[in-house]
Amino acid sequence: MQLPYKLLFISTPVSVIGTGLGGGVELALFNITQEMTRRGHQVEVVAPQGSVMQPFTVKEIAGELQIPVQNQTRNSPITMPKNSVLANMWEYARQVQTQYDLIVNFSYDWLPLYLTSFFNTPIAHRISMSSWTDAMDNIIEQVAIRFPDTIAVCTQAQAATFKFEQQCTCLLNGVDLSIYQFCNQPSNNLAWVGRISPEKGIEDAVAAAQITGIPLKIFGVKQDENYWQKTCQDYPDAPIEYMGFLSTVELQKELGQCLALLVTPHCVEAFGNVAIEALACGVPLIAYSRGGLTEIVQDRKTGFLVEPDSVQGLVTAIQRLDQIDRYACRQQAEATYSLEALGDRVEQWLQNILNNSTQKKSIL
Ligand code: HBI
Repeated sequence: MQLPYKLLFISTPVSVIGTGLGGGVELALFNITQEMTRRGHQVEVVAPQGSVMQPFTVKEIAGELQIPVQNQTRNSPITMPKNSVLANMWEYARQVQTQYDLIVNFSYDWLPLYLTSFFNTPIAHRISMSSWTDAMDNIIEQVAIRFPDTIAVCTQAQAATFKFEQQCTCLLNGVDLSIYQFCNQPSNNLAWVGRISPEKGIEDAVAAAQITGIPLKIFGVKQDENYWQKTCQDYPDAPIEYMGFLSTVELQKELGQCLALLVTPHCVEAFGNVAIEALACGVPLIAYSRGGLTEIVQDRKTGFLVEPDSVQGLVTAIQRLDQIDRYACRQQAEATYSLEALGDRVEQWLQNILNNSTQKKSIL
């Protein structure tokens, strides 16, 4: 297959791009679009109506959003709303598929996996979450076996939650380092960044702020207002400040001035975009030793891995922050999480899939 590629990227059906509710997927979609475009590939992005991803234009598709899988349990069946935006985006993909070399699915949903064998254009799947329901595990496994190399994950830790771990390509993630400024003179603040939702565990960071007395700045969308209110009530004396959901440019300015980023999820996170954003600013990480974070944090070099769900562990790590060289944090981001490094991994992944499908065609 000759470069450049014609690529069709289909976003997650759980959110409108630009709202922040798309979390890691929004950032990955933007970064991969930017880097693939810079390399001369042609990219079209398809996303739910209202999506904005400047400077790129988005093909907006109407319809009802999908229920996020984290609201479901292991045995939940697959459900679709009427006039599903997921179904509508894939109907659009079906219609235009002949204009593209490859389609990339950025959602964690059953339908695009199921549709893989019905399309003539190969589909690559970027799986953004760990194992969550049996129905999803099952369909991803079928695709992994039948279409080698098409399943990519963020980290080995994420892959290890699936039976088909060995069939996964690991992409990690990346950030545009030119927007994140290294800051070596932090003020006396800790940071927490993320969607405010129970699985993200913000209450543990707030508890650590209350114990240490070091102010905690909180950045992100309040996805679960009741959970946020309860956290504030449970820790009335915690020195916390809610900063809102900021643009990347504003976030990095504030984040860079913090002593450390606390990353305290109760679930196995596939990656940890906020962690690499912090590293890019030279901000050390204090993270639960769980999921993708175990592969991002270099313990005692660019931060500390803490026993999961241990507030005392967070407090101890905060007291040891002077052992971390902020420049080592920025250097880790430059070595592994630049857009160029991400682009090399993504390009290799797509190339493997295209080679496989060209071989398949020549056998037929
Ligand atoms: N749930 N059903 C579904 N589909 C997704 O694409 C999805 C999700 N939950 C969370 C999720 N994606 C995350 O990766 C967020 O970054 C949006």
